[in-house]
Amino acid sequence: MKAISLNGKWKCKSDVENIGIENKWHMSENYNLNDNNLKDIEIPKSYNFLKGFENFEGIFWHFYQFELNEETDLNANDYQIRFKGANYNSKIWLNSKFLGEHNGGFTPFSFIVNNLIKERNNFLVVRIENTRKRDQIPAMSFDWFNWGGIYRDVDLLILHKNRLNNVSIKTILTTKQKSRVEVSYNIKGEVLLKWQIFDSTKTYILHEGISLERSGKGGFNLIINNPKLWTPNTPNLYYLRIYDISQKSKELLIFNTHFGIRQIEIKGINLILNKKRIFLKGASLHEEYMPYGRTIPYEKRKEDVSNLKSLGFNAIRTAHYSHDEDLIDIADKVGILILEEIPVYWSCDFKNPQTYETAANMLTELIWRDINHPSVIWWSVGNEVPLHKKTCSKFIKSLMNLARAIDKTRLVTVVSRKIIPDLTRKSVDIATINSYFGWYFGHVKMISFVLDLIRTPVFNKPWIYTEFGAGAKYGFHADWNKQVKFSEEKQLQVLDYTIRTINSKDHFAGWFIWIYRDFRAPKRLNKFQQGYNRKGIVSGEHNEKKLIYYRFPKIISEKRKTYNTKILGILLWIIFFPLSYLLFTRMIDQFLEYRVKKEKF
Ligand code: GCB
Repeated sequence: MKAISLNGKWKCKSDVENIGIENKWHMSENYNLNDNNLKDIEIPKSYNFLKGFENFEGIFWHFYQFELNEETDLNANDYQIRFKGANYNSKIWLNSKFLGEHNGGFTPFSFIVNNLIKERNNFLVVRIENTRKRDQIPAMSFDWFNWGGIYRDVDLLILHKNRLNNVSIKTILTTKQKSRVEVSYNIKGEVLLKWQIFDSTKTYILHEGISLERSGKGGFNLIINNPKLWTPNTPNLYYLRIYDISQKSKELLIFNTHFGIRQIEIKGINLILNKKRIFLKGASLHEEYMPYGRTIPYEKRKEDVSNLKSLGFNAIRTAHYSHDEDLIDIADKVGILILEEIPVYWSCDFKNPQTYETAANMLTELIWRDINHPSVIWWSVGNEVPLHKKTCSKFIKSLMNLARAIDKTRLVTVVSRKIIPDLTRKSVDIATINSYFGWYFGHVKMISFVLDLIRTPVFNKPWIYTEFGAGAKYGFHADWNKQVKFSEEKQLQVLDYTIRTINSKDHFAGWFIWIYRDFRAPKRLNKFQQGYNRKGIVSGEHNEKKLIYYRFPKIISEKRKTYNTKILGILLWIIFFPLSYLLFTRMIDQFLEYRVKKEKF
């Protein structure tokens, strides 16, 4: 495979009245470089960086002229244009012909362009719309900035006609000293395959072989003795290369990737990595780093991961959608676990089959993108959706089944805000809870009891506290004892107390602070927020470290002495559950929801 970058100097213009399709802006004869509305844009970049469009949500057209500068060989190659991510609906034309469209801002998509690509004067047109719609994922309301446009790389891929799709490398630890490696793939065309596995030096061949299948589905298995396991502390990598040797004269490298030998499992209330209990100490992260927006340089992403590691964190939750694959690549190499999710968030049109199809497609695209990354340990199919409702829980359970059908080697779950009525908790591999005690409601000291209470109906699996936190405006200080909202002191108190409490609960297998960095949240407009969600431990504008940042290495594994109120929790559950599951608990939940809504923005 060869990749020719289509990043660089593009032109673009807005289409506020939605007249572009009618006026055939995709036709090369209608493209006029003297058009005053055309603007320069350096792709990948969101159009929200253009002057006058800082808060724009709507339609933007992008135009790119390029030369292939080499002869096309349609007998040997397929030509494919690939977008790594563009938000939200993309419609694409090449040389005035429609290629297709894609929904969703955070996963890659591509089109074969064999019959359209020319050696010279190619004209690529992309119409992108990020208007909010009820049937989209996410839908109308979400707590982040709706960056629009082409903010990830665009490439022209020249692929061998005979190649592999959906390559998956599973590693199973039969014992601590032995790993079975199962490789499977779909063959496109006809091949004769030779494969090689290299150790971390990339030069020493550990195993090699020839695969018998020449078309259709194929694969091979092998045993690696005394494997160097992948863990966040020892991110050991192996390399797989697969060649097509069917043409005697040359070997074609048709697949090349790194992978890690590691196994993630649940055993009772424990989360197990490579047969040892692991406790997740994590931070959520939005894909935003000013002044880059979502187009974050590799080195900056690496800096974030290294900072988190140096504070003692061992996991990142890529809230609330998949980030660029660069982050996952860094996580594999530097050593940090990744929890991935799709943006099925708050209120979506759960009854609509079209919405389900979009979500299912996103999940499939994400899993196949990241299936061979050792750092990724879970697929979450949504966040804070109304899991007490049947239509929603059905939607979520179907997505979880889909994830399991593609990948049986990772944990599958949904992130829940429901303290009590959640119709999916029995179906998740690992139970989750988001709750902001000490911030949106209640007192931080209620956490211990609530954590014991929620355990009663879900006592046989581990829990992760997936979100908690408090806002703080960098530089705003107040009296420790007064617990002043948005002060760095209050944030420190909430996080410190919560972390030490969760650390003391056996049924918890980890926690994730909300959030590493402040991020743009346009509806948050009070004098401390000023368009940002301020729950970061570093600021959004300049990465300034807040008080809590310095506290981290100390509290990250510290336990607070808590009373075990498990028995009280069980008793309360027995008394209340039969009487009031339908009425009372739902009322509490509605009330909490109402408060969250009221205080959120
Ligand atoms: C949540 C959401 C997250 C918000 C956060 C907050 O529960 O999952 O997207 O940004 O709360 O800060 O309110």
